[in-house]
Amino acid sequence: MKNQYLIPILILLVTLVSNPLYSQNAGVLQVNKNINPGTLLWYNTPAGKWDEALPVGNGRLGAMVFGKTGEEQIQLNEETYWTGGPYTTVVKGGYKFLPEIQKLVFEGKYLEAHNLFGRKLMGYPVEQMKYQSLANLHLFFRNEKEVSEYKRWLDLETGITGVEYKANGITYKREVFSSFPDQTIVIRITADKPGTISFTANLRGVRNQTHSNYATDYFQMNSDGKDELLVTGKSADYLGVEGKLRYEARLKVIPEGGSIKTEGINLIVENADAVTICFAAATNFVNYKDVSANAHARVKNYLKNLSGKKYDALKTAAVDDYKKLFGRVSLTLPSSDNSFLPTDQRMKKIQTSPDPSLAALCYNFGRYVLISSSRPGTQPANLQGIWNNDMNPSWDSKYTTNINTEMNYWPVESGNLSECAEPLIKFIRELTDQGSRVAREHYGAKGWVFHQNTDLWRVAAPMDGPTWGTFTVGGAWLCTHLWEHYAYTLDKKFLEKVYPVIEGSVQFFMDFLVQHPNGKWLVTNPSTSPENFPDGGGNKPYFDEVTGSILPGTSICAGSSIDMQILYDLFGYYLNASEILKKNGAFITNVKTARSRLAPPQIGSDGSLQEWADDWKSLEKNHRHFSHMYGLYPGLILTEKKSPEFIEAYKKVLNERGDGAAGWSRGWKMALWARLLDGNRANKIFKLCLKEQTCIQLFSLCFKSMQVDGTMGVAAGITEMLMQSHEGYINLLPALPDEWNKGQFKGVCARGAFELDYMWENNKITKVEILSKAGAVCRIKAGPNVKINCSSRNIKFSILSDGIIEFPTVEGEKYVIEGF
Ligand code: FUC
Repeated sequence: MKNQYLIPILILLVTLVSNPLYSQNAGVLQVNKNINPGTLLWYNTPAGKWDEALPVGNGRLGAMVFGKTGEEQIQLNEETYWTGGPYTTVVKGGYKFLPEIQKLVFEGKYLEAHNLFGRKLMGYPVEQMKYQSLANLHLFFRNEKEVSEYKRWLDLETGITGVEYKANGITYKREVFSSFPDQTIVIRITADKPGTISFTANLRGVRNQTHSNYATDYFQMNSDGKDELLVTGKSADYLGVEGKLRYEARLKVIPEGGSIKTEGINLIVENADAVTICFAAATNFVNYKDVSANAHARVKNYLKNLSGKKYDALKTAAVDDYKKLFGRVSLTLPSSDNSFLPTDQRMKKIQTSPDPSLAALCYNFGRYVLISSSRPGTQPANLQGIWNNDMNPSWDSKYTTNINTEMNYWPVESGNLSECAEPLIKFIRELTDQGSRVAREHYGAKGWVFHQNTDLWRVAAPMDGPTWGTFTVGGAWLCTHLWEHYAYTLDKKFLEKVYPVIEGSVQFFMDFLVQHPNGKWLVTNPSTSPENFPDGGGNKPYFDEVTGSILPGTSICAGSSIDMQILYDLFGYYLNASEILKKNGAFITNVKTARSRLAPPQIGSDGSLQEWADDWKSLEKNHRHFSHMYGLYPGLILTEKKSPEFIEAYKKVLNERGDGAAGWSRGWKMALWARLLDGNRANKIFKLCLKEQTCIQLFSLCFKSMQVDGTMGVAAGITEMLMQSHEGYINLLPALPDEWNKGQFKGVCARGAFELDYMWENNKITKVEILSKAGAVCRIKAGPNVKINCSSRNIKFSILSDGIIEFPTVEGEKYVIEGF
């Protein structure tokens, strides 16, 4: 080890050994280095800005902890605090104009079609509500001018973030976590000398600087008794939608020793030995059409349930609950000396020297973010999960479904976090409410449809403008997640419950699909390939009336490749589900026929996969979306095996678009290259993503703004590099980068309800354990010489083609395979 690293590591070792956080986790500490570089983020400087802070969350309450000395700042969110109130964007009677729009598209009069869609089929309001920041807690500590031995961390093993430093010879420590069982964010302040904790606390509301929401109506700050501070307020009116949400954010401060008092909106603690702060918050939101709850009563109740509970009890309950989810999976990849450096330094060093365990840390962080932003009973993770400090966040921190919301959930099933998909599943069902009205009023169709964006209120009509709003397959794409949930769990009861939702989506498209002028295909019309403008069909810049801006062209078309591929999957899943649930009838037969007539994937004259039904190129060379590659990933229809003739066409697209762009685009690229079995390319993209599109706490960036989709995309990409199961069998290490030559993946899930634990050395599998959770037949790429054991019994297997073996399994049994 190089000398310059010895001192920081020694300091860290000494602190970790004396640190209860770590002694509690002694079991997972590494033998020689004492920290697990795959689960600990740490830094030796405080966050300088919001997107360097460390996140905690319980699915509902989120905090970004800056870890500052002198004046600490903790930014707080409650997931249901959005602008507006229940509303709808359905516009009645739009369907009357649909035939004319379709005719114009087929005649190649794209701009005319665009403008008519803009006037008659857009939802109203054209835009949607915004996710809001709730409050900021400021703690002004006394006597902290000279600070040394500073560090802060986020321990993914426990979900606790901490900060520790020395000031005036005293070591101060703070721990922060967001408890799911107790529905509170807890801040614990300790010092190694009694009577030395003194600070003033201030809980501040957040003003929208652009809308001049001057205080009083929007929020009020108060103290209550000698130990509580609170902010109460209402949601902003926005786009003519009245703000119907009321919220309360309240904290209770419990000092041990010393004194406590409030003065106006300040709470003052003097000379305490230790302090626990419990933060509770709520709104009156019940669901997307009901805001009849009482925020104040909810908050009082949360705090009442905490009374009498000691800090240690709160911590144990939160950590135990969190570990039940996080602890199911562990990923170990090789570490180097650099792996034990602060995370921000690792991100730089990995550019020139391997540190594979940083990929394990990113994977684990992805799972951490999912657990912290999506728990049963909460809202699904939005563009920023639940962490937002801005009243006008980028893209309103909504749900964007032409890639982003889906990507948020890519690692959920394989990551053994099936129950964290519950909020998404509920969300899809809720979208069918306005979605079926939009189907009827905007398209004259049965079933339900949902486009490319929604908010807390589950609006479903086209929005933003025809360039984006002509994406009709948002709901269909989401339905593929329902199927995936089944594919990983084989839970027939679940399938039975969601079957009508899937069927409703299919119904819409059975009405909406029209015959292409070539007389052969069925296509969507209007259609679009997300946010990409074709260099074809006479497309040129024009002034768009809906957005009031000059756009490079229109994106309106018929039968974009992504539409066709998503529908091919959706119809296929629907047919599978019908068979499994023993449903039949004429509609099902018609869906089968329609599926065979969907416009097929095509290779263009330049040899790349076509993004549109016509052989058009894209105006933007490095476009960030890979919409027409949906079928390769996350879809299942274009695979190495099923469609080898397309391999070169995919590679051409990926190479032409390059390895850059937004964080989420890079996560997608990683997964795509993994499906093309090129692990080294995926690893190269991963490193570049760390360098250019990742915040230091590993949240992904969408160019300049934090967005969690890329975090999950990277986690999903890493999974695809290490395990794939989309072709009907388990494929271990399909795209292993040379640098990741040794490792272990424990608890990762494969389709067919299998949980795997496998190890490899020198790029070769040494041992696999497979837990069969539903007793399905197991197929795995393993070669003919393996031995399979189950409770000391030798299990016979059949050999299929391509080195794939097959054996029956019994629910709940573990199968050990050796001799790869
Ligand atoms: C999609 C992307 C953008 C951004 C937005 C939230 O529309 O094209 O880059 O991520 O979603």
